[in-house]
Amino acid sequence: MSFTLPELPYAYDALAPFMSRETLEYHHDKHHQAYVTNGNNLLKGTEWEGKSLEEIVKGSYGKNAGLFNNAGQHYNHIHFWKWMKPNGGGAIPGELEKKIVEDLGSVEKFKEDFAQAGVTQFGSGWAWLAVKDGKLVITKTPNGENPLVHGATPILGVDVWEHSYYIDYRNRRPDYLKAFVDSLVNWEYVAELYSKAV
Ligand code: MN3
Repeated sequence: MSFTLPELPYAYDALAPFMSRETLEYHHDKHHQAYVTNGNNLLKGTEWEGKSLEEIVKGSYGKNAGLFNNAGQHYNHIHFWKWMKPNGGGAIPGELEKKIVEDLGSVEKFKEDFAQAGVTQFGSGWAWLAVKDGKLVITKTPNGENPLVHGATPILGVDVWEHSYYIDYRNRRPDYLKAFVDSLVNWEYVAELYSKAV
């Protein structure tokens, strides 16, 4: 199986003003496409050819840095597009909300801690809400890494590489993270991944 670039699940201007058409054109058409192209080239002739994307990500971690970086970023971005929607944010589906309160204190505390994970990720990377051993955890990872390689299942992630926010927010990463949590998150998709992970 080779990597292919998925279509955005909404129009390029659908997330404005929180994420602009220009950001999505660059981020999806150029950056994600590059991970797909480079990943396919690096996959050729390796033991992971023909494996699923998750198997490639987990298998190449610590063994083939070039392939891992591109496969990890391909996985992360496939979900990242779906972790957002027009008129996002808002109410969290009941089961998931209950679990957030149980494991992370409260919805407000979750939002603060998740944004803080993104703010404090030094340099490029991601902040995550993941399921580990049946519990929700907030984590952060550098570059293309994700919770899959740490024995957890990611159910929400936010890209804090500058290419994700610099056009719209310049250096104001905290403002981007606040907009993501308050106005972009597609909670139905997060809840769907949560129900599969537990
Ligand atoms: Mn990105």
